[in-house]
Amino acid sequence: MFAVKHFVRVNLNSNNNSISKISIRTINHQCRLLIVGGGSGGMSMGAKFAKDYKQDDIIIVEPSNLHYYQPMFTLIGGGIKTFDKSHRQTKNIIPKKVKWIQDSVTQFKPNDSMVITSEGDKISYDYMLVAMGLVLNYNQIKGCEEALACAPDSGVCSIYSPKYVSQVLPTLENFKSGNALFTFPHSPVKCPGAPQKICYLAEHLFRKRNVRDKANISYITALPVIFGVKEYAKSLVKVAAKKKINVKYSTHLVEIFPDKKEAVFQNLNDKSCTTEKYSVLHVTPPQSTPPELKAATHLTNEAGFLDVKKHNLQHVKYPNIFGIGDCTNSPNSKTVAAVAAQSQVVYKHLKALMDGKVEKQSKYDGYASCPLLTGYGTCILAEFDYNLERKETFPIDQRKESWLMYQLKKEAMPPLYWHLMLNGYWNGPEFYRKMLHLGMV
Ligand code: FAD
Ligand code: UQ1
Repeated sequence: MFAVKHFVRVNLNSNNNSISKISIRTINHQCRLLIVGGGSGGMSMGAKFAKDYKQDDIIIVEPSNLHYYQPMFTLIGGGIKTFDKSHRQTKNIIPKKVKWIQDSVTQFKPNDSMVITSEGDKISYDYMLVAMGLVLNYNQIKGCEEALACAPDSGVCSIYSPKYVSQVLPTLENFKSGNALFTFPHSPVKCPGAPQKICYLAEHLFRKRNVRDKANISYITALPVIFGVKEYAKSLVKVAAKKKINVKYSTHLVEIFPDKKEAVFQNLNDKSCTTEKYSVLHVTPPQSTPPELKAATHLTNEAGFLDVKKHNLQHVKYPNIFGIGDCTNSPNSKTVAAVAAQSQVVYKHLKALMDGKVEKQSKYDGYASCPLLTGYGTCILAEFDYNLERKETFPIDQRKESWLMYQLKKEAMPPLYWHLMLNGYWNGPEFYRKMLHLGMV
């Protein structure tokens, strides 16, 4: 790895004859493995590879000072955890021996095995792992950011962003009577279970606060189903019915009028629009891959996702590029649990390639998991693969609501993430599943 600095000083004569100086910084870096994005996927892969390589052989480019454990956002919304437990300083979790460049990649030049950052740095790599996640496009819903900025008074809240999550509980606690609406957008989303988890927690909170009989609760989803896996969907439809939550399908939020506390929804089948009054409106934002990745059309599919082979996450055109996590087009549910299962497979394939070998055994089967909180103290732990078939870890029927699964999500998952996954030691529950089923699965 080397870094060369060029400082170019440009003198400009402007029309009014004043002279200004602009310094353009160019630093050239070179590394064996470049990881773009230091979220769940980038950090855990950095930790795995750091064990095999020298100081600074691996670079992670990540703009944020803070690293979030996003699955905790749902628990914060329900008042089960506090915001301070959801994040750590990036500098404290960057794997030892990995060089952190605090910047964003703005351009990909895969034919030259190089990227350019927003500061103008050039990073050349032998191999690259793209782990840029999804961005939250609240701005695609008119009036939304304005309403979120005025929470809790506006009644509009969202667990999805660290910027807004702390206002969810106060918003739910403010509720006195009227409509409480929970949305699911017309786009891919990370953790597709989260929009309904917060709905179930809110329903339980309203019961605890003795305002449930004054609440008309609706879960309004752009999807034609409550959940993508049939067997869990059956259970969830029953949960929603038991809780008297109206479920509206194929409908998405398009506009909010914060001053009137009204929301406009569009039916995706007949395109008709309806306006609903709300006291509480929980927004799940439309999501997409980051604009810098979308712009790299030679790397992405039409929807802007990194185009990879679904069983090893190697790029379809550039063999020295791999992807992991939410930004790839592998058709799994976008979760940390999926990232964990992918990490082992990607590590084996990429490491073999870097060593001049070929990995033949390891295959990602699309495993993803979603702990569907159905209230305080209950959870349906969904686990499934590319075929949307159940792939459950525990020798119990996980389609049923369970206190134990709730404890797993609340107590076991955060330390597992911070201590095992971010140190490269958690590859998902496959090993435990085999053990608990006595090798029969
Ligand atoms: P991320 O962790 O989002 O990381 C992407 C990183 O890329 C970010 O740090 C970002 O700053 C960086 N980046 C973006 N653009 C650039 C750029 N141009 N240059 C450099 N870096 C860039 N999963 C579960 O398994 N279980 C759950 O219960 C669960 N609940 C969830 C609840 C909520 C409310 C949310 C929001 C998510 C939940 N998830 C859950 C999903 C999980 O958090 C994501 O699937 C996971 O974080 C994906 O990891 P990633 O590395 O792909 O993306
Ligand atoms: C998981 O592996 C994981 O990643 C660390 C999660 O993200 C927080 C999860 O929510 C779940 C449920 C799993 C799967 C783990 C087990 C033990 C079933």
